[in-house]
Amino acid sequence: MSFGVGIIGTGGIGRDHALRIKALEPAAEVVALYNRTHERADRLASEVGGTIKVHASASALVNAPDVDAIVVSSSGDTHAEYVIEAINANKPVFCEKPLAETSADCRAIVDAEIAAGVRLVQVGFVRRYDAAYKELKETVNSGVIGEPLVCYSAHRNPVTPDGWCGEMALIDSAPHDFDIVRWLLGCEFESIKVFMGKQNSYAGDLRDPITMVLRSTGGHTVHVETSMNLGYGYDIRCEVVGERGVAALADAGLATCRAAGRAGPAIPADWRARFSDAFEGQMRSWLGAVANSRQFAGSTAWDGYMAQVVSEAAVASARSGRETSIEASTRPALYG
Ligand code: ISE
Repeated sequence: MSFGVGIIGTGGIGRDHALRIKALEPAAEVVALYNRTHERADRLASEVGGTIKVHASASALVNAPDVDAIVVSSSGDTHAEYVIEAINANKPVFCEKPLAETSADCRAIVDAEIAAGVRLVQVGFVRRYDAAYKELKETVNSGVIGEPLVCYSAHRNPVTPDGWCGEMALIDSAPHDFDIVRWLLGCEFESIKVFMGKQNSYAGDLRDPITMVLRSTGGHTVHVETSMNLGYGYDIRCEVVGERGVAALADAGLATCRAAGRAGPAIPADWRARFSDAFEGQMRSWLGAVANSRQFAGSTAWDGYMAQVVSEAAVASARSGRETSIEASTRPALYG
């Protein structure tokens, strides 16, 4: 069955999604675009080719009869409105992270899905599609390291993205770690304490690095570090310490010193390079689910909501300097 995809938000990652859909899935066609700055959508329409309508509003795109499924990759503050409109139109929607910028908006999305009685939302936490993370999860689940006790998740970026300041790494970077550790250990978090110690002098107004210690409902201790200005590349680390061993993302052949300007084994330049296979697998899986079963894999709206709840607790802890409890929420039946 062939179907039409509409994309809301055509900058950066929205453009990536459009080009990927074109390359990946002959049955799926990008038929509609919307962007706040229309010229940007026009430019992407020409780049993708074919017959694409550039809509005057997101609402017009969502409700267009030839749009069967929607990608939301606009700015985070617009996600809730567009995702809820897609749910109300009974159309599958792939939403980039964050699901929304506040937990209240995420909860409104979850409630809309519950009211619809069907799961239509997938959230773009791409790491769940990364081969190394999948292998790590299989290793942990196999029991070979015994019961998992402690997890270290390091999220190291080469340079602060434009316009970042304050505790933005807790809102834009760390949610990837929160989501992947929940998935990896099959746990929720019950508290978080954020530490902002010696500041990286390259970081300007951004708090960098930030480290966090979380306690999970399963009793695990989870350490998360966001570093934003290390210069040498995009370096993602994860290690799980069990009762009888350690499992980690492979780092075959990496030098012990990784630093700006030093030649060494290849470290991806940025998140696009590090997770390009995962982005492809994620889109392939979503398009396949749209075309066939509507059984969406990857992160659900509930996962998007939980990541946001943890982020907000992280910001509260950063500001108070205290360990902050994370509100226990009961997973609604829709998210099994
Ligand atoms: C960026 O917004 C992302 O989503 C990347 O995946 C993340 O690793 C990076 O830190 C963020 O800047």
